[in-house]
Amino acid sequence: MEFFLGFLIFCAATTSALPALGSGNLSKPFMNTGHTPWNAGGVTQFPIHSSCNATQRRQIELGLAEAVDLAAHARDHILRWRNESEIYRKYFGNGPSMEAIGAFEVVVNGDKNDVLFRCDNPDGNCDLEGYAGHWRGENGTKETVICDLSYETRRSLSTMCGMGYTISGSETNTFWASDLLHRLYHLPAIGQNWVDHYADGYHEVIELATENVTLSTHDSETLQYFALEVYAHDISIPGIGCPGEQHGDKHEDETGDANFGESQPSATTATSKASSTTVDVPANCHTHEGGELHCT
Ligand SMILES: *[C@@H]1O[C@H](CO)[C@@H](O)[C@H](O)[C@H]1NC(C)=O
Ligand SMILES: *[C@@H]1O[C@H](CO)[C@@H](O)[C@H](O)[C@H]1NC(C)=O
Ligand SMILES: *[C@@H]1O[C@H](CO)[C@@H](O)[C@H](O)[C@H]1NC(C)=O
Ligand SMILES: *[C@@H]1O[C@H](CO)[C@@H](O)[C@H](O)[C@H]1NC(C)=O
Ligand SMILES: CC(=O)N[C@H]1CO[C@H](CO)[C@@H](O)[C@@H]1O
Ligand SMILES: [Zn+2]
Repeated sequence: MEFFLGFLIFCAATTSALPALGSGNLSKPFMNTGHTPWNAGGVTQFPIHSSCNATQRRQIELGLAEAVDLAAHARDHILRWRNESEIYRKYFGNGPSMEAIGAFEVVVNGDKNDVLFRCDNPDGNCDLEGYAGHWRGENGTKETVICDLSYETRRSLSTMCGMGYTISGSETNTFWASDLLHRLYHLPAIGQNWVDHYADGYHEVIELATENVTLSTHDSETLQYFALEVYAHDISIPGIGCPGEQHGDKHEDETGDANFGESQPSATTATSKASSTTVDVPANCHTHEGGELHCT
């Protein structure tokens, strides 16, 4: 009390002595918790294993940076528009928006301990045709292996809506960003064993939003499709995007615009399917629509 009164008088008398106070023991409460701040040991960058050489590391880092951009924009779109967004309602129906916001935010700002990307093919799965990477499952729940096929095929988000890509007609793993978002959701530290696969492919994702809406905000594919569609619509071709052929008729005006010439594929163009039909799929893996291999 005596100090407090003295402090007030001191302050009233002169402000020039404030720097001396600041460098005094105002920091004591923190020192009482030990020598570390509350967030000691936090990891803000995605760890990449030493088995990745310089080129691999750089591509994975750029891909992860794009995954964070993709997730951050998806979050921001929902924060701005909530369910006033037609794209929100398309993917998440009448579901509340908090879960989806959190699912994106954990990718952007969640701690990156217990995440590891490696390049040394420890389980041999990269030797299987069509494998661009996999979650190690029981062999390493924190670890994701990236295979050579990723470096050859995954695209930058800067190519969004180009080369025939549409949201409804192309695979979500076209881009590094969405492919890595999917892989991150398999890691307990990010997906929390809560984000999972409840729908496979665009059509099932759209159905989920009306038939099982509570699953949609933690469905891995729904989160990917939503993030891609709002990125295309808000960033790549503002106000237009490249949704492709839509369920029902009410969105068709958005795709009927002929101004996009060569970059806008006809809605009936089939997407190339990975030649996976003859591949041996390990017991703990399954093939998604479009040939994407996924291991648990
Ligand atoms: C890294 O490894 C990949 C695949 O093994 C190889 O193609 C590439 O040339 C390597 N890069 C460097 C810089 O050694
Ligand atoms: C949108 O959200 C509000 C509450 O924030 C809710 O009352 C309304 O029913 C929702 N509309 C749709 C179409 O989901
Ligand atoms: C885990 O390792 C075993 C034995 O090497 C292998 O058969 C299995 O496919 C691996 N699991 C994954 C998900 O790679
Ligand atoms: C909705 O989800 C529940 C729980 O996973 C499942 O049992 C049910 O079959 C689903 N219904 C539809 C129409 O997808
Ligand atoms: C300026 C000042 O008084 N600093 C003291 C703050 O408290 C620590 C530990 O209690 C002392 O070592 C400092 O001298
Ligand atoms: Zn998966």
